[in-house]
Amino acid sequence: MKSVLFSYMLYLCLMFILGETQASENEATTITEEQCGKYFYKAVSPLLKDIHQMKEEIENNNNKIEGKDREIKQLQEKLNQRNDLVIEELRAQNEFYKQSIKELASHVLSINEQISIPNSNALKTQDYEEQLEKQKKSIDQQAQQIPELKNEINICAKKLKRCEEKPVYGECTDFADAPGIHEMKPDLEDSFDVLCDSATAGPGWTVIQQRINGKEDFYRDWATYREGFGAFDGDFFLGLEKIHRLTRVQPHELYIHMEEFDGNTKYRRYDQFAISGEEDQYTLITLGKSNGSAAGDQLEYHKDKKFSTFDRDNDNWESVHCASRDNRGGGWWYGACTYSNLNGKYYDHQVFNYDAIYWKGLTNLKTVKMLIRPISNGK
Ligand SMILES: [Ca+2]
Repeated sequence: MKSVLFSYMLYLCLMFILGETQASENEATTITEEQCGKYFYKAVSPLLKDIHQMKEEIENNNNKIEGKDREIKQLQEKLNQRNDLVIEELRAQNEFYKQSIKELASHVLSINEQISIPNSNALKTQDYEEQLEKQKKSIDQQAQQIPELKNEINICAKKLKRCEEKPVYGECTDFADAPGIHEMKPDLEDSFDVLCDSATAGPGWTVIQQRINGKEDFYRDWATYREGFGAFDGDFFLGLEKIHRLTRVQPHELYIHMEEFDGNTKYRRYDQFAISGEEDQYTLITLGKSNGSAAGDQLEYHKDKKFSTFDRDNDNWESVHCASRDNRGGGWWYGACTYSNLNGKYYDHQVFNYDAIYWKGLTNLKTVKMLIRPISNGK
């Protein structure tokens, strides 16, 4: 019975002590002493000490845990700070890399452009080559023309040399004091010789037709009348083309000297005289007023008439060829047919033939001269 009571009391003490573990140290000591009594104190006291030590250890451990928690918290804060720094650094690096990528892209674009420049240069080079080829062809063509141009230059040089060597004049008025044969150049075409006369009607006349000895046949074709024929010391016709060139460049007058077989001399003077070119059949286009000792104005009728020869019928008589041998003969400005024909057949005696050298009102003529002179120099 005594052991049961002891156990029960011990139990109560232990339960009480255990139920008061949350109480303070003083309160546990007081309860133990009051409720368990001294009897149990010695038995329980070691346990209480152990419990108290354990409690202290627990508190120490808690303190250590709290310290560790603080350390952890501090470490966490440091870690967070470090993370922030790392993130910031990574962001900065990211920006740096972005900027670098932009710069690289720009650099790549520049390189691409530089790469494309050679292609552009290649196109330009092709254009230059084509232009060079064209210029080369043009140069070759011009080179082929060089011999021809050289030839023309030589011809011009020869003409220039001739001009430099010998002065050429336009009219016999330049040789009024020195009549005779002179080279004339009334225009830009070739020069030709003329016979200048200062004895028949005054100074400075150019003889365009002369019949003095009958040694030249005046029954000539168109081409011969155009170019002229005969000799200056005998009978001759200067030529339609030369007469045209002389009377084209400046106004001329005409003087006709005539001699009959009886020795009488007559003249007829016209204050204007000119003929057109071959394209107009050397028409007698200008013939001014006349005066003189010869009977009548027998050339007036032939004004505006075209020149005719035996091989070219330009007269006004359709059914008759005035320049033919069986009619008037010789080249003249025939109408239908004539009041005068100074290029008719030469007879060395007086005849009454229509084909003779004819001036209406006179007999056939022994000698004839047709002379022209610039109006400005003759008056
Ligand atoms: Ca006719």
